[in-house]
Amino acid sequence: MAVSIPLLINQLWDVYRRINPQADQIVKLLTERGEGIQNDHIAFRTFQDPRIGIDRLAEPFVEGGYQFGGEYHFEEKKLYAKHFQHPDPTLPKIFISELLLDEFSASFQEIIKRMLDQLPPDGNFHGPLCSEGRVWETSFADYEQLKKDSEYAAWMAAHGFCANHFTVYVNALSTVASLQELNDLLVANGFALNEEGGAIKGSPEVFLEQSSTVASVVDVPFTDGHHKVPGCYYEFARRYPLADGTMFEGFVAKSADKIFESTDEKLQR
Ligand code: OOG
Ligand code: NI
Repeated sequence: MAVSIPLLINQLWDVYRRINPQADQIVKLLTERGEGIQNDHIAFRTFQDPRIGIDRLAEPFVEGGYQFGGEYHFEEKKLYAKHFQHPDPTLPKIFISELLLDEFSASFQEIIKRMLDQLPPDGNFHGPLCSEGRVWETSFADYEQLKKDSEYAAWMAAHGFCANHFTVYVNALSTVASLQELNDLLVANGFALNEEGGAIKGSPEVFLEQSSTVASVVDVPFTDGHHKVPGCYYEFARRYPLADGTMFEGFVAKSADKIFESTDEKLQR
């Protein structure tokens, strides 16, 4: 039987808000101004592997009526992504990316294999999103090693399948007139934004403007001790209508490339 999408989204939100205290703080900031919050999209990360790849993560959403909406390539980061959307426009889009393991060195792939070898056998595995985030043990030494080649791989090693970010749909807000105004409000309230390539990624010309917070640092248990590493972030998206009057529902790879960096160590202060 297909899972209830609103229920699944609520469960994902509960895990996400526990990892990312910014989420509750920003919701509080906006709701105190009288805003109701609509999610534009939710994003997940994974490794390209038949057991846990994009299509496997998308299964519960596709069973719940989501459809493929677009694909994106990130050559430098060695990532591939797809987005899915639901005929009910109030349901958030789902953005899932995967790391192209084949493009990395044998020693890098060996570290990932040690994690994936811990996945439960097929018959016992009900899918990545049924588990709360990480389903493997890993060492901080391996985390640091992965980070040299891919911040994304290190993030996946530490956090696994929790929602990487939720995204506020700025068009649905009534007390801020622009993404800039929302950014100003967030900064005035002490939130650090990802300034890579400018705080606002995209423009009305590409029909999408996005900004995001710098990921909150979380304490993660590794096999060789606890360490504080970047966790999840919050994103804000404003969409613009296409020439035919319908809203742009896709993503912009050039902007997304910089949004990924919201979890990079270099942004931590
Ligand atoms: C995804 C980054 C891209 C967007 O909206 O363009 C993205 C990630 O950090 O996993 O979310
Ligand atoms: Ni996003």
